[in-house]
Amino acid sequence: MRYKRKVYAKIIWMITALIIVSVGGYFGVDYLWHIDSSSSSTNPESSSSNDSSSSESSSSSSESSSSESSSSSIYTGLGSQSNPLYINDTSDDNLYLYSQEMVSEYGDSTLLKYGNFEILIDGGQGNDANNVHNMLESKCTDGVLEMLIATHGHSDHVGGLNSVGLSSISDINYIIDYGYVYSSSAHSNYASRRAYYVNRGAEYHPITDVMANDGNGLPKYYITSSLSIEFLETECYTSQTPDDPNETSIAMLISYNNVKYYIAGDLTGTPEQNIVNNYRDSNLVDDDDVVIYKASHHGSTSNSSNSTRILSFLDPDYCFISAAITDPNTSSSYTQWSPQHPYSNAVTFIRNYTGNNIFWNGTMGSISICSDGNTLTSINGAGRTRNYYTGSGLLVDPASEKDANLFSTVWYQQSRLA
Ligand SMILES: [Ca+2]
Ligand SMILES: [Zn+2]
Repeated sequence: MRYKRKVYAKIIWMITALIIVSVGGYFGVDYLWHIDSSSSSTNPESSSSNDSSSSESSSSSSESSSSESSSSSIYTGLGSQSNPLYINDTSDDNLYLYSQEMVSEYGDSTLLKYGNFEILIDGGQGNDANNVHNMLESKCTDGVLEMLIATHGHSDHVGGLNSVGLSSISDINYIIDYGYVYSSSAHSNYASRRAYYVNRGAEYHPITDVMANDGNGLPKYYITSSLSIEFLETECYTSQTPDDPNETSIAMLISYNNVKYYIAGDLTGTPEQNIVNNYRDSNLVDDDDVVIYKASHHGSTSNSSNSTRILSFLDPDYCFISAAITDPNTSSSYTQWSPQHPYSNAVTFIRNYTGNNIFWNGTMGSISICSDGNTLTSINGAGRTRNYYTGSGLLVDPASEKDANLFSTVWYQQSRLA
C-alpha cells in the first residue's frame, strides 16, 4: 500500500514537472533573450541569427553594449583614424589622467578619461582593490569601462583587478593584457574577472595577437580622430609564462593631439632599447610634443628600468610615479630609504629631462593630470591618506604637499638629501 502510494505520488509529480517544463520552456526562450539583451553585452542580432562571422560579432558587441545602456559611450566606429571608436558625448574636451594612491608598498593603477570613455591601466595590489573601486565608482560613472589594460602578470598590477576593484563596472568593451598564465592568486582572480566580462561581451585580445596585426585587436586604436592609444613593439611580449614578467610589460603611447602619455608598467632596459630602435625613425614623438612619462617600475632602476636610452628618445616634460610612501618610523622590511621607491638614481635620470616636474602619488595622494590636447593644464594631488612623519616624529600635513613636486617634499629632503 505504501509502495503503491509512492508510485502514484511519483507519477503525479512527473506529470506536474512535465507541465512546468513545457510551459516554462515556451516562455523561457523569450525570457532568456530579454536577459541577454538587457545585460547590454550579448548581441541579440548575432545570437538570434546566423550572420555571426567573427569580425562582425566582435565589432557589434561593443556597439550593442553601448547603445543599450542609456548613459554609456556612443560608438561609431572600429578604431581607425577615419572611423574612430567614440564621439565625445559631453562638452568636456579635456583628457584626465588619474594615478591612484597606493597603500601596499608599490603598485600601479592609472585611469584615463575622455568624456565617458575610460581606460583603466592596471589595478594595483589586492590590498588596493577598494581604492581602485572608489576611483572607478567616482570617475567611471556610467559603469562601462571602455578599455582595460593589464600590463603584466605581477600582483601589484593585477591584484586589484578582482571582484572588489571592479565591483562598480557592469561591462568592459575591450580587454588587452599580457596573455600568459601566471601562477598566483592575483592572476587567477583577475583571469576569472576577465572571463566574467568576456562572457558579457567584452572583446579580449592578448598583446601578442594585437601586435601580430592580424585583425585580432589593433596596435593603434583611435578613440577620436585626435586621441589614440598605440601599443609599442618591445619584442618582449610572449604567450608563455616569462622568467621576468616586468620585461613583458605592455608599453603604450596615448596621444591627444600633441600631448603624449608614455605608460609601460614595469618595463626594463632591454625592451626600452627595442622601443627606441623600432620607433627612432617614426614620428611617435616630436620635438614640440608635451610628453608625460609614467616612471616605469615605480621609479626603480633594477634591470635598467628608466634608462637614459628611452628617456633621451621620449624627452619627457613631466613625470609621475606610482608607489606607496613608507613611514620612516616603521620597522617594515620595506625600509624607508633605499629600496623605497622611487630610487635616487631613477629620479636623477628622469630629472635630467623633466627638471622639477616629477610628481609622486606617495607624497601627493592620488594624482589628477588634466590636458586640453595642447598642453598640460593642471596637475594636483588629492592629499595622501597614509601618514608620514619627520625624523623627529612630527606628522607632515598631507595638505601641505598635495600639489608639491617631489623635490619640495619632506620625504625628499629627509630621504634623499639627508
Ligand atoms: Ca564609460
Ligand atoms: Zn610593479
